[in-house]
Amino acid sequence: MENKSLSKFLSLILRHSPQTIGLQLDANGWADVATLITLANGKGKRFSGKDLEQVVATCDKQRFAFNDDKTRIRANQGHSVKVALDLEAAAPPEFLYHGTVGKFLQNIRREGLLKMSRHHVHLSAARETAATVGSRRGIPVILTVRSGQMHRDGLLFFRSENNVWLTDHVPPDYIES
Ligand code: HQG
Repeated sequence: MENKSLSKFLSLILRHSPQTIGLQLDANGWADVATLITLANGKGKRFSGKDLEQVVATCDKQRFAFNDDKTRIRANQGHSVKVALDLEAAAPPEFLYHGTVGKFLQNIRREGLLKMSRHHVHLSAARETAATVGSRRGIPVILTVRSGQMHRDGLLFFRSENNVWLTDHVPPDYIES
């Protein structure tokens, strides 16, 4: 498999539906590397341990990580299956950004940013990153979140290994107009 299609396949399997190849993730989202390769190859998805290492090392967004001895692999964030990533709470910068599209704005203004099918609301430290995220769905609209104030008010933030800021819910009052 090419790097890009392997990365897409890993996103599907490690975040959303490990069961499509009969794989089980542990409670923290880790998959056994040898089992993953055997099960995937059995379904016609051909790649090796070396290919996995290359995707982990070169993936632009560092979507995946190995454990220390490289026997296990997991997605750094973005899951819809239930996993505990053991993220440490961290103090966010004063402002974070969220890229979305116009058709969602009315709801977002009313109920805030919701995590939808993911574990968390995803926020970026850079406006450009938020613009890229929003443009997946159309013309991007970038919302500025008063994350520093949220944090001072006791709401928790986490930073994933690939530097995505995560929180449970952004109430509408913390979204700048
Ligand atoms: C929107 C990709 C209506 C929200 C990206 C977004 C990112 C609401 C969509 C990562 C809403 C959820 C995450 C509300 C939020 N009413 N719509 N109250 N609250 N929304 O994909 O942030 O390629 O789950 O604005 O690059 O777009 O997967 O979240 O449009 O980093 O690694 O509901 O996914 O990374 O969409 O993207 P998503 P997201 P990967």
